[in-house]
Amino acid sequence: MEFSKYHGLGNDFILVDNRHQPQPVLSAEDAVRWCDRHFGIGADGVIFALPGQAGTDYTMRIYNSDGSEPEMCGNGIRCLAKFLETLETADGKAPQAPHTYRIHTLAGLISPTLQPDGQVTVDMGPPYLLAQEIPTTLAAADEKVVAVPLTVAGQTWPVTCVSMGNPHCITFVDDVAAIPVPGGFADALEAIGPQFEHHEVFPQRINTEFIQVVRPDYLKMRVWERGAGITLACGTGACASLVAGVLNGVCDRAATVKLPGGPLHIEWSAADNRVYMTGPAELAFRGDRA
Ligand code: ZDP
Repeated sequence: MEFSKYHGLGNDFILVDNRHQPQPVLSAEDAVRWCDRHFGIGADGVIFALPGQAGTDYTMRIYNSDGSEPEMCGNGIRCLAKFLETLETADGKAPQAPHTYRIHTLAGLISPTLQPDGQVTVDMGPPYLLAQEIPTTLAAADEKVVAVPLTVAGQTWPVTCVSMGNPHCITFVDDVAAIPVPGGFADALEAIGPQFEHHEVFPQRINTEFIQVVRPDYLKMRVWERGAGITLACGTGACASLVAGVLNGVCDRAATVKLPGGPLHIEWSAADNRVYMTGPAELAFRGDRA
C-alpha cells in the first residue's frame, strides 16, 4: 500500500489516499504498527484523506500512534492540505494558491488554505471553553476553567482548559526547559505528562501544554499529547495555549508560538471568535508498505 510521510514542524504523519471509500483502509491496530519508529514506518499518527460529506470537499480521519482517534489535528490538517494538492495535481486538477479546502472532521468543518508562499493557514473554528465542552470535572458544567488548581505529582498547577475540538489543559511556567517538579528533577515532562493525560478530572483524557510567556506576542511551548506523548509540535495545542494566554491576561490575541520543532503564528480573532493558525507542512518521503 502506498503512503506519504509529511510533517508539520516535526509533528509527523503517514498520509493515506483513501478517496475511493468512506472507511479508513487501515485499522487502529495497523496504525499502531505503522507508527512504530523501530518496527514500522514511524510517525505520531496516521491520517486518511476520505471522500467529503455534509457539503465538504474531503473528510479527514486520524489515529494517534497509540491507536486512539482524536477529533482534530492542527498540524495534521496542514499536512493533509499539502497531500491533497499533490493528489489533485497528479489528477491534472492542480489548485491555484490561495486555495481553500473544506474538510469534514470529527470536530466539524475545518478549512485549510494553501498560501502562495507554501505555508498553510487553517481556520480552526471557535475555541470551546465550558467545562462540559472540554470535558472536565474541574468546574461546574457551564463554567470556564481558568487558572483552576489541579494537583498532579503532589504539586498544585493552575490550569486553564480549552477545547479546539480536542481537549487541552494549559499551565504557565517560568521556563519550559525546566518544568518544575518535586523531587529535584530538573525537567520531567516524561514523568508528569501521563499523570495529566490520565487524571480523573479528564474523562476523555487530555493534551497538556506547558507555556512560557517570553513576551505577550511570543510564547514558548512544550507538549505532552494524548495518545502520542512528547511531540515536537501540536497545532491544536498552540491554538489552545494562545486562547488560554488571553483568558489569563498574559498574551496578545495574535502571537508566535515557538514549539520544539519551530514557530506557528496563531491569532484568536476578536471579530469572529475563530482561531487562525499559519505554519508549514512538508513532504518527507513516499513509500510502499506490504
Ligand atoms: O487530541 C489528541 O489526541 C492529539 N494527540 C491529536 C493530535 C493533535 C496534533 N498534534 C495537532 O497538531 O493538533 C496533531
